[in-house]
Amino acid sequence: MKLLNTFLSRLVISLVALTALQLEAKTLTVGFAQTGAESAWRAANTASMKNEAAKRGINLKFSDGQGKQENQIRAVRSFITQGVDFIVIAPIVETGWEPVLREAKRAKIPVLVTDRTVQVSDESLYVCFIGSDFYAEGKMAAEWLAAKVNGKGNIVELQGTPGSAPTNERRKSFADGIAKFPGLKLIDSQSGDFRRSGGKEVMEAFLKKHGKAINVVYAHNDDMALGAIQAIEEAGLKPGKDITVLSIDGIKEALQAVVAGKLGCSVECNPLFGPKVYDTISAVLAGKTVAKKLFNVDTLFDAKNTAAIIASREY
Ligand code: GYE
Repeated sequence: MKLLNTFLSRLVISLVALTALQLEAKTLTVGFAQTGAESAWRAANTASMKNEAAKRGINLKFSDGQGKQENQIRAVRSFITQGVDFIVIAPIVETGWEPVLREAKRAKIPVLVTDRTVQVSDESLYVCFIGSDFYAEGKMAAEWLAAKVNGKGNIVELQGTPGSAPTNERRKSFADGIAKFPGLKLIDSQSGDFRRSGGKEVMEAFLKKHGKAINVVYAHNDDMALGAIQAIEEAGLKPGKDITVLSIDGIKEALQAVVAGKLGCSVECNPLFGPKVYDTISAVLAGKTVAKKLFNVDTLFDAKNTAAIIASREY
């Protein structure tokens, strides 16, 4: 009997120890609702999130929203049903998130917003935001342009996805920036949806409509700028000479265009969030307090500083 008791108590102890070990080694499951695959920036962002998760042994449930908020909302609901440990959202547009964020809160699943911001009346609906300062980017672009063209020129603008935070902010800050220069005039503005094809099509239409009156193209991202450059060349004009083109993101192909003299500048917007996002998630799960808003430090690339760094560019 004594022997059996000892055996049983040892068994219980081992089982407890095993469960503790299992708990400790429990894989972290993160659900990530990505916007889609609209640009090279986005591809780099997705790769960073996936590669870093794999490196850390995190079980990442990845959902491609294909450019539609309703798909993203559906993905978040499914993450809630699956009981993931953390939800990460790169919100396509700024508004319309409150109901699903409330559902996550009710299910006690923390949400991290990355890349693009959300507009909510209750900031406690998400833990924190990690991304770039879009307002600062547009401002940098405007200041660079004013210096480059001596405060004079007719500008056409290629906007990103309507209703998205980068479109709203890059638009506003650029307008604020050029407002100080009465010679800089925004003569047209349309969305190319952050896509290369969109940038090309809209630029073709702008060239038909305004012809040689266009001096400057301000694109909300590099892909649209590269599309516009193609349209300009196909119209028999020289980007960088006949028309100054500037954009935001700092992808390698855009930096190559800067070195080639076709793109005036690209304001960096670093997409490699993976490490920061998972570090923050671990900190939150360990009960630490994290900053509500974490911004990347981004720089501007133009003819002066691009050639030196292009070889080491990661995206
Ligand atoms: O500039 C663009 C992408 O949200 C910052 O989305 C991001 C933007 C980026 O498709 O290329």
